[in-house]
Amino acid sequence: MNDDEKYLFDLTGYLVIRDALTPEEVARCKAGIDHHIDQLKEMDRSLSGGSKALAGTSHRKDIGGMLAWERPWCEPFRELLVHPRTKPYLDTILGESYRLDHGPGLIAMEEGTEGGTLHGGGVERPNFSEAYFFKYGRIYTGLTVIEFMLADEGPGEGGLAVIPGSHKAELPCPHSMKLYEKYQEHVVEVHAKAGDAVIFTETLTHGTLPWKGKHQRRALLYKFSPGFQAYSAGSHQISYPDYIEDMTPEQRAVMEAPHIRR
Ligand SMILES: O=C(O)CCC(=O)C(=O)O
Repeated sequence: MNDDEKYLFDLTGYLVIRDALTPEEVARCKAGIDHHIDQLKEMDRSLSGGSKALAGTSHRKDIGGMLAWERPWCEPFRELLVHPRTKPYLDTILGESYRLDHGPGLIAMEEGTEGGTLHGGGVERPNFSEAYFFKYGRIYTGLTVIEFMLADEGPGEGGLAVIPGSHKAELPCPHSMKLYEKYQEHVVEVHAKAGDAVIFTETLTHGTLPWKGKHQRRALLYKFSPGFQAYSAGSHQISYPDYIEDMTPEQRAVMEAPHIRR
């Protein structure tokens, strides 16, 4: 993560890492999803919060559990835990020995699928697990998202949207803005190609614009935390899942419960 990228991430709360994945890596992820396509389910509830600007004709579809899929289907998803193109960013803003907090999960949207209200923001969730601050010459973030794009998200198509700089906001986001009904000029529709990765702090106010693309939207979300910290109960909630035993030492380290690493 170079100095320009650190400046831009600190300024805006997000960064697009271009060509983070090769076309082959994208294809392997898509093949795994296609192989498990019967598990891709439309949500049974709306995420649009009653907003007219976010309304659509269907709900988004989700699928998860990729890390536990049988080989070879789990492999490309496990590789993204410690990927050479994204790990340096996580090491820099979360500290080395970051951990997977929850996910991965795929968001799929067809043309006409509704959007989701803007959420996040330090004031709305004043909880240290989602903190963002700069101290001792470095960025500190809590829960941090890497969204790997498996399909293009072009201008006017909708999908991921953010309010740049909102991770530092000291006042709550107006309700009408969260519904995307007012102040749309301050909401940025993020444009990315398949293979790009968008990294953002969960403290950044973000959401989903209705999908207008002709093709199916496919965005794969991983949520990471500093190694000593947790937002969700994570995969260790009940017992240590068997599939973790089968991972490489580097992958297993990312799956560990929160603790101070020495
Ligand atoms: O649609 C997106 O990319 C953002 C999704 C999101 O904000 C969420 O799942 O919490």
